[in-house]
Amino acid sequence: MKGTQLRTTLIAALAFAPAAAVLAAGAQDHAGHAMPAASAPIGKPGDAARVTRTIDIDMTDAMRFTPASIDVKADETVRLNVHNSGKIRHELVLGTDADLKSHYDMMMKDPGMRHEEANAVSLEAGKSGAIVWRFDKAGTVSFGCLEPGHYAAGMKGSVSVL
Ligand SMILES: [Cu+2]
Repeated sequence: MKGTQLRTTLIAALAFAPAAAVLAAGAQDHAGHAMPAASAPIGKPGDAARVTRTIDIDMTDAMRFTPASIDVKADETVRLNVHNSGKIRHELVLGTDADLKSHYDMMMKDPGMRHEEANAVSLEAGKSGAIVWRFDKAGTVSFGCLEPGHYAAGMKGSVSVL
């Protein structure tokens, strides 16, 4: 009995943690919604006039990005041309693993949320979109599809900034 109570308390604590993080960041709106403030630098929105490279990324209902692994140079401004060749909605959101994970937990509770920020593109079946991003520091920037079930099924990838 005691074990069950403890587990219930833990589940409740986990369930509320992401919402608390967003409230702390003061970053929710109802038109779309904002990502919580990034916990580590991932770069910044790029200037389309300074794009030095375009990379095509395909998203499928197999819950995969192709390619799932990308190399860019530090300070490079890249256009990610993203296409959804599946039959359901997918999205590509850039972030740290921690940001993506906590945001995914929120999406599980509010599946209607749509991403409209510069670091994300959310696409209906058959649609294409783009993210222009400046990867300013060496390191790894992750990306994922935060539609419920997708991220957990492995719909994720990474950008190595060299
Ligand atoms: Cu997806």
